Amino acid sequence: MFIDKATISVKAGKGGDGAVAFHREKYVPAGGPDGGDGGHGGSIIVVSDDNMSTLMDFRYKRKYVAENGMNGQGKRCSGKNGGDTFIKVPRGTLIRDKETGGIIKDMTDSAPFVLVKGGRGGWGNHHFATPTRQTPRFAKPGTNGEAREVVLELKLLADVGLVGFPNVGKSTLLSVVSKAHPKIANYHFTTLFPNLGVVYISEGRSFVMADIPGIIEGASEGAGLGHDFLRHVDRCRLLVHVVDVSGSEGRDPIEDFEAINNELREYNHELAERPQIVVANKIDILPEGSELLSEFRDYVTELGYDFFEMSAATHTGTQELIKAVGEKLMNLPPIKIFEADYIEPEIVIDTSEEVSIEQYDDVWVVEGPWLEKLISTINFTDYESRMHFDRILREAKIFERMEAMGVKDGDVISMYNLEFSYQS
Ligand SMILES: Nc1nc2c(ncn2[C@@H]2O[C@H](COP(=O)(O)OP(=O)(O)OP(=O)(O)O)[C@@H](O)[C@H]2O)c(=O)[nH]1
Ligand SMILES: [Mg+2]
Repeated sequence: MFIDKATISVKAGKGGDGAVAFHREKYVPAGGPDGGDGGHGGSIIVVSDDNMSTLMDFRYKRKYVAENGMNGQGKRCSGKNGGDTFIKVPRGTLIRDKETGGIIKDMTDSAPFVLVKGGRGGWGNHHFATPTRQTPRFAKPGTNGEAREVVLELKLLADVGLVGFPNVGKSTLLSVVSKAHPKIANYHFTTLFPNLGVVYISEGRSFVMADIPGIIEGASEGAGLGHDFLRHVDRCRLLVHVVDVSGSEGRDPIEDFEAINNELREYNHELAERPQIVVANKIDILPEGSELLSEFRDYVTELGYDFFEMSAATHTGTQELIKAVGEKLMNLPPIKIFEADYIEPEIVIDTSEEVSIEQYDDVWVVEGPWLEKLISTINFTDYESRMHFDRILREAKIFERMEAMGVKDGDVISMYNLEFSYQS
């Protein structure tokens, strides 16, 4: 089964919590703090795999989670980091944000891509000991791992894409010029999924050709197999547009040619502008006296397209076509790689959400989900940003609450990875 689109949800692991523990030993009356750190949560990492050619695996498994980090323990034992989860996808898979459709990553190279990052492990209490604070009774919780829903969309990587009506001989051409064995038969929609073939031109020179299911008029509205398969020629550097000029199905080559170009335009304007070589096929069964070929040739060359005649069945003209394709490719830009265009949504901070304030001697541990988000957006080396941060804390009445609880100048405020001293 060929599957080229799938929606999955991914969730990275939570960081483990830091531990609160104190050293205990015979004859040592008051041991120091020795609570270890929590381990980091595992991430979800995507890698491209050349042995995969469809997204079928994702039909049966849609949820991916990475391991949580373990909590820290006494004796300064750090919790174990959560293991990463690797997701393999066929090369050429686009990862999009489900909500916005924005492109997060085009998996065309071999570098692993971190899709969601695991949470950080919290620090154990031994980090918080100072000469004046010898028994910190607090530690930090681990932070949550990132989570998101994404759409995987396979766009095959091919230099040349074959387009045309059903039954015109696209698969036959691929089978003649490459070692691929696509299904060939005398009826419409023989090809139900894309086929790739490597075409050798001469020593060390070759290109990849993609054969996709035939397109018909109205494909963009869902007629025939629709036009979704065009995504597999979307990256192609060159299109080879195959037209049956024999009139064997009673159709007009010029109308067919225009109908396909229309459908390309409907799919994506840019695809219709892609360099195209037009090939008149089935010249071996051209009825005597037929004007279809010469009329079509005049029409197409007038429009400025490169034009070839062939019979894929008898291999007439196929080598000339391949040679011309090879030459044309030398002057065309490389296979299209999609740039990421996904924009992280602005972080919304709702200061009405709860914030916990806990006092441990002269240390105040202040925590709440929105605070964590806020801290991640602040650049603490920048005065303006610091003022902004301070203003939000005041507006949220954090300091007011602490004053009511008896905070003194010089006390330490500890918020996630941030520590600063209180000044009224
Ligand atoms: N006489 C003749 N028949 C051909 C030629 N090329 C292909 N055919 C025949 O046309 C029919 C359709 O060929 P395919 O290669 O399956 O056509 P296709 O364009 O891949 O069709 P779809 O997969 O349905 O889109 C088959 O019976 C082929 O044998 C040719 O040059 N001459
Ligand atoms: Mg076919």
